[in-house]
Amino acid sequence: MAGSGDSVFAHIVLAPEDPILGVTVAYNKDQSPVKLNLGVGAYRTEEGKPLVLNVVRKAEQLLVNDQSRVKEYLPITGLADFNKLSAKLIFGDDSPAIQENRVTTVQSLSGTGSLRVGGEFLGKHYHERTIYIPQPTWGNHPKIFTLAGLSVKSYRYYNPQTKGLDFEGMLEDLGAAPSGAIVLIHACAHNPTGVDPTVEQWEQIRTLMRSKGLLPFFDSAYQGFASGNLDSDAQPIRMFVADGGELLAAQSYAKNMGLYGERVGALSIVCRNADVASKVESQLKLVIRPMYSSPPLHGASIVATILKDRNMYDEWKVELKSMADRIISMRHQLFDALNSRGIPGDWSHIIKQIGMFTFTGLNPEQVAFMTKEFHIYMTSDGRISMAGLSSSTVPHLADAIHAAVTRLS
Ligand code: PGU
Repeated sequence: MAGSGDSVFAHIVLAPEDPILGVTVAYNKDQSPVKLNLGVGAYRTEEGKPLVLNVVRKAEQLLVNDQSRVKEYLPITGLADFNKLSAKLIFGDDSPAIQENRVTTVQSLSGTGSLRVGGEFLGKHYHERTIYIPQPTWGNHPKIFTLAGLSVKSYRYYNPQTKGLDFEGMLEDLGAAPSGAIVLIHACAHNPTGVDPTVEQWEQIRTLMRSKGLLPFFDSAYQGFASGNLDSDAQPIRMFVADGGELLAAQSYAKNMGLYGERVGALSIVCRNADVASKVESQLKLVIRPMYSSPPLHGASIVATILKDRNMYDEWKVELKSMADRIISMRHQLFDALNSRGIPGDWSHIIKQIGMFTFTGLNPEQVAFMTKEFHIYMTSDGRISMAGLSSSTVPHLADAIHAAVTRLS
């Protein structure tokens, strides 16, 4: 009889909310008219609204109007056009690796799904099961790779004193990693710190990693969001491809095309030669098939429609640049607002850091205070999504930081 007796699940304990997505859950429950969500990395307009790019609307219209389109299953590896165009986007139009057919690309469920498929593949087929991730990193990284069967270790990345890169620490830790270990690298716009190596530093990192046979696994969730330019943001990856070595790259279209909920991304594996690449692809299919069989059609069709049409591609680049520029302008506005309030401390990291986030240096106690007193929501590590700010909300945030820093330092 329903309702009587103990549940077979009675022993299950309530799990905590996700540290990032849980911030939105708490925000949604808040009734205050001044509430502000700077938790999740999702772009908002000056009016604080989610943005669907014009070029995406256009592509969707074309797809809807095309009566020849059907809803058949995609192949296990996804939409072929999408895969080819995604590889070109990240490795460059003239990439020798693509021309030599030694890149295999599979469509996956956004950045997260690409990382998971890549992780599972490495867990099954790669000889060294240790992956080094930066400290700190996106909170989902250790969970994804642990579940993929890899052993997760970290390398130093961020120096809280300088609020910049701990380059020495990074080289030391990578230098001490076992030969062949996998290294997770944020391709650009490091999350949560907003701190990226310079091109010269990337070159040193590359030389060290290649000399030790460390396998790079790039996570590219923000191509175009750091500088506003798709090619500049892909430069570190292209440096590693140019030396002829092997690597993995996970791509997401969540941020740069605003396709968050469509879950569209790709995993590419650059191999030594075409023969290896085709064998790798055959094994990727065996990873994907029991996991979700084949990827969804709609998001990949939007991306392919945009990437293969010169005009739409150009329109996308303009819209992408304007998102990146708005984020940069928010950095300057926040920096100026903090300075004009005479808040103690050096806040120049706000304009030095790049990408979607600022790693403010605020501690968990200060964050909790800002949420309670000012209804400002952010992750407890002090990360704020600059894309969630607008000119009208900067003063409120600056007041909150002022109060938190002066009352709780
Ligand atoms: N990799 C990094 C470095 C990310 O920051 C994110 C998203 C992903 C991968 C995964 O993105 P997909 O949506 O799967 O393509 N991080 C955002 C979004 C919220 C989340 O945690 O998923 C963030 O706020 O950190």
